[in-house]
Amino acid sequence: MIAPPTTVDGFVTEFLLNLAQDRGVTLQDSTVDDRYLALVRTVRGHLAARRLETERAPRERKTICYLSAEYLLGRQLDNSLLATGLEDIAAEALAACGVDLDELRAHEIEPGLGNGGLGRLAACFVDSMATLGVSSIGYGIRYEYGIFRQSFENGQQVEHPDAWMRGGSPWEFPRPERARIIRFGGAEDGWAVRAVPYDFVVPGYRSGAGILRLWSAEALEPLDLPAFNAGDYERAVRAKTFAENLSKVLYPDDSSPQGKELRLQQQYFFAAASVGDVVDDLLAGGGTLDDLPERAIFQLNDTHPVIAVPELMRLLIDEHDLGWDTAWAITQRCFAYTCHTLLPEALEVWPVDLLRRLLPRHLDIIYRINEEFLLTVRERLGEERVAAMSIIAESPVRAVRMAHLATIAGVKVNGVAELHSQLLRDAVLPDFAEFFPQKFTNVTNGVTPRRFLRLANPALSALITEAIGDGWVTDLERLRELEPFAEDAAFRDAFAQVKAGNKKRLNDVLRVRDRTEIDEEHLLDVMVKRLHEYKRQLLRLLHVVDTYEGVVSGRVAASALQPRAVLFGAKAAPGYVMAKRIIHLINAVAGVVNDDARLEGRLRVLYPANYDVTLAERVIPAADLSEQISQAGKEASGTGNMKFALNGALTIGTDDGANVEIRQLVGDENFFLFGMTEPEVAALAPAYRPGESVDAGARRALDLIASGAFSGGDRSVFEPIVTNLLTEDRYMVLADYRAHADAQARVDAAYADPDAWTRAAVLNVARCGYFSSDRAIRDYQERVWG
Ligand code: 26Q
Repeated sequence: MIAPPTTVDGFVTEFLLNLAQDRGVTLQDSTVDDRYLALVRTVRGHLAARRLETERAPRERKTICYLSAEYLLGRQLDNSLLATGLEDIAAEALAACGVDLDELRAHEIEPGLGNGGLGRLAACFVDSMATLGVSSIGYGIRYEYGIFRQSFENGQQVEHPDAWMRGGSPWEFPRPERARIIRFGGAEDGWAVRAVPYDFVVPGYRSGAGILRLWSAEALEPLDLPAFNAGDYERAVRAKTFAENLSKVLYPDDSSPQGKELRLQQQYFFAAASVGDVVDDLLAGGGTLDDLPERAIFQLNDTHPVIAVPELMRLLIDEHDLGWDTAWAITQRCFAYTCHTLLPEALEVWPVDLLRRLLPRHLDIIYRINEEFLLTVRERLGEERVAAMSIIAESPVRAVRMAHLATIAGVKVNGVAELHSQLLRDAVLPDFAEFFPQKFTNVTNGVTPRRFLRLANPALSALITEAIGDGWVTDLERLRELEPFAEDAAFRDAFAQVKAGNKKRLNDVLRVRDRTEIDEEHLLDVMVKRLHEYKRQLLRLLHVVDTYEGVVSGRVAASALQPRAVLFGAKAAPGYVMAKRIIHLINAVAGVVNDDARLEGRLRVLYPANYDVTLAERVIPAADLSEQISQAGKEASGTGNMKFALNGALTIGTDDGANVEIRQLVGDENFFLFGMTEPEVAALAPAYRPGESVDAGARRALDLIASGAFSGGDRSVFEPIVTNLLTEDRYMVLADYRAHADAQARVDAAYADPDAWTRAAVLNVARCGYFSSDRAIRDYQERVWG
């Protein structure tokens, strides 16, 4: 094999060669795009080499096949340079050519093939598996359009297509020779598409590699030539258009799935392609189907790929002539299921009628799995448990409960934080936890320290490395060694300077991107995550309005405010009307508050549009305060919470998801806990009357909003928000209002002692090494993959 260049001179040569051969230009004539693509070519050569090396190494016993409808990857260039150890070489080589590396970095469009937490978790997991040398392959969909780009018009969200592949997708390796045909429908009314894989190489940090194999849909025939010749151009391309629709666009909902036929088609498309790919590989390598459970495990990232279960059964029975019992014995050992939600409306169900039309054979298989399962339920737990545990729901329409199918088929079922796993057992799937107690386990989420600390926060990384060496990059628990430095005044000073520098770095981006900036002296208070009522952006906003009202009414002197910049980042599902109204309100409040001189600039609200991984990488390292304020028992885990703590922000949060574990690790004195606990929420719920005892501060905020103060006097615009809070308030914003406001006051008091604050921030970093996705993957190895 020809080794790619590992010297500056070699890198220069390769880069110029790629410019000439790939782009057909000289350096002098090149555009930014040419230079970016030539650089990617050069780096990609190293990834390809890394992959070949990894493939030649002796195979591990079992390959982890991670099935996920989403991978929220973020930009690839920096991560590839870091993983291959080429950072300095590339920087020097480009400098020698007079090329601005930062400009090329900024040129990359991130592949946003996911909605939020679940998709980003999948991206962290493939990174960690590659770094740990776990034999792994991530399977997913190569959406032509990822998560929509958000802009604001008059403060309201407008969605635009995310054409991330415009200008090519230079990191991918197309694998047309591994394309497969995927069939839909029955014997009479069947149709088919071709699934073509594109591989991203996932480089491990300094060694190892994994593959991310994303399937793209194509028509079997690109053109109906007779139709074309007859002049019917629309019909000539109809089949092609239809097929390509399958991988055209990511569904932008991250809860309350709509049960859309195309979404089910997407799920089956990638699940079937992936299962077929794995089985073919096994057989091509001389294995037999009996070996499958020893050679591969399919990790189901939520229920989105669960249709892979009946697909494997179909493959084994219909295409490989195994008997039902043999096929089921194999299938039952090949899957494991990760649940990511607690919201009942987020549990996927697919109408039986739809399945019968689209995948009749699979529906038959599901019915038989259910029949045999319910036989044992009847026997062991009695007839009265059968309806609740059936894979088939009878109302409101007859439908397949994907979580039941996943639980029955899986070797293991896990939640994503301790509290979530406990609630999964006690509240979401209690009958199943009783029936299969040994199946249920927890794996608390984690995040990759490479992207979210080493790359996103170079200054803090350098400071940490100076103090304790660089072992933490692959062994994040070593951050513990920083604990003594919390008592070191010089270290705290340096740490505070890093934070200040990161605010400048954030401003560099905000100025260009949003024509705004934060005051670097302000406490930076951040709430970034999808817009959802359960996450309670409204709780944060009401307190902002309350604070504002205090000053403009004269009750509070502006000079008494701790200067703060409150930064929101959030996309709403396009059909989620209330979430979009909340976005509108945040922007409206920002407009008024930021313009009101009476506040003396001591309270600013920022809402940069289109929060994505790239913006997260600038915002998180600059934050002082991390808002994790979901209603207790609703956020399965959260992963942003971990990223903030690891970057030295303090958390204000409820006892929810992984917040619980963060607080246990960092200590109560270094965490601003507030609000009802999950049992308290459950106890209050039946009798909750939000309008009956509204806190005075919340009342003032609601009145001001209702008065039209943020809508140019128009009282109707935000009335539904106010009315909903006063009459329904599903997520008990008002019940937690006072506790939240008091916690914010504690934040102000703590921030008034900067040195003590920094000490607490250092301890947050030092004590959060547990939240590495490397640790999460090791937990999966131990508890799930055996
Ligand atoms: C399903 C069917 C049809 C259309 C859309 C969907 C769909 C898509 C995405 C349903 C859910 C999602 C995403 C869920 C998600 O991101 N959950 C988050 O997962 C994180 C990683 O475990 C957790 O940290 C978060 O708490 C959880 O909300």
